[in-house]
Amino acid sequence: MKIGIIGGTFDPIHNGHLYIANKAMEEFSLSKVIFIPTGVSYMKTDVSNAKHRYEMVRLAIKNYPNFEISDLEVFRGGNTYTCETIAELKKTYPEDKFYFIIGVDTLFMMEKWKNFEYIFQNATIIVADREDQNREDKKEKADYLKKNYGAKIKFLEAEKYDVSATLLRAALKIKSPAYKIQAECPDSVICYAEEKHLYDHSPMKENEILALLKLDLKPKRITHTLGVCETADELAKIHDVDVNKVRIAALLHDCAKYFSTEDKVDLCREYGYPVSELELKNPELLHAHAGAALAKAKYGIEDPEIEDAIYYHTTGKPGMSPLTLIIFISDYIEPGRNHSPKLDEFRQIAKNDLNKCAANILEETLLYLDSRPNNKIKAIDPTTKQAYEYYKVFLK
Ligand code: DGI
Ligand code: FE
Ligand code: FE
Repeated sequence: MKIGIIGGTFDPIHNGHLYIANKAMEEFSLSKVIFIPTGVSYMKTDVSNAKHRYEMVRLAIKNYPNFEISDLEVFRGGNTYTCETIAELKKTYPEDKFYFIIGVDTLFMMEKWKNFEYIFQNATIIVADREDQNREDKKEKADYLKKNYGAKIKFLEAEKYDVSATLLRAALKIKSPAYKIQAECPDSVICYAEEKHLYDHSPMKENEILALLKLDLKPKRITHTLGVCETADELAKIHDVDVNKVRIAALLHDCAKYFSTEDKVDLCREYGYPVSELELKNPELLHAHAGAALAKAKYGIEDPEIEDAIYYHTTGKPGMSPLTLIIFISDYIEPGRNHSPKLDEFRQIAKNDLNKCAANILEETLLYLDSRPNNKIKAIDPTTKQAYEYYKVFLK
């Protein structure tokens, strides 16, 4: 028999895994594929309990006659090593051939695995080649492993079927049917995850926030957001501010940027934020307040300091906290910005004196707003003005 083996954290298992297993089975005439959820992973922290991941795989493959599940790794104490798993499987299937299904990334990591030569000697490697992982050097790497260790490596074109477990987890955390998780994950798995509250109580991680943001923001806005994150991170370290909080605030500061005016107003009202006439006439201003609301509503942010930083990132305000100052400043000076000849000077000032930097930014913003056509002059938000009045003493 030719037996496929697919290992993984499966947190959760999704249609991408099932698709790859099926495709490998067809392409290489495998008799069956064994799914092996990892136990304690030494590579990843913070994964769901092995018992639940095992159960989700079991549910997902229930209707596939050629798919099996193995608890070899789940219930093995300590770290999970593939070489040991294969040695175990050889005892059960002494006459059979193994096909170990991996992703492109894993191909580049295998040389660091325990007893990897043993794996190469005892299994053919099937590399599921995903569109988004088009690493130029993969064929070279495969040739190198073949030559040096006698590895048998085959590529499996897995087309564009690309499910992101990160995005799935994030979508499950916000319970958002809008993200078509049904199309990417078997119903039984979604039901199980919801029933056991596997994802809804854990705070969202940076990569999960980013995965969700990419659905709402244009690529240029994502680049800007990452620039703000990088700058804010650097300033937080210099000025001794909580880096994690700063990064979350930076990631989310423009999260509502492309919402319609109506949706922004709704979000503000829902969270009791006042909406002024001036904001209704200049709905662009609303994205900061709506963003603060969305951070709570969708991303589960409960920290009032992060909320404050997002809320005031466009106008600033008198007496900003260091966190709010850093987001306000980073938004203006991140590396992708080039709207003012003074930016390099501001970038230097930010490292030494946040108050002085904010003063300069506010001064320039007011000048810029003032230079807009006449009918827009009135649009200066009173908070921007108050912030300037407060910070202008730092200009000296
Ligand atoms: O969202 P970003 O583009 O990253 O940056 P932002 O949130 O600082 O928004 C920038 C825009 O906000 C910019 O076009 C100037 C405008 N702005 C800042 N303060 C005021 C303002 N617009 C009005 N109408 N009134 C203000 O007081
Ligand atoms: Fe903004
Ligand atoms: Fe911004």
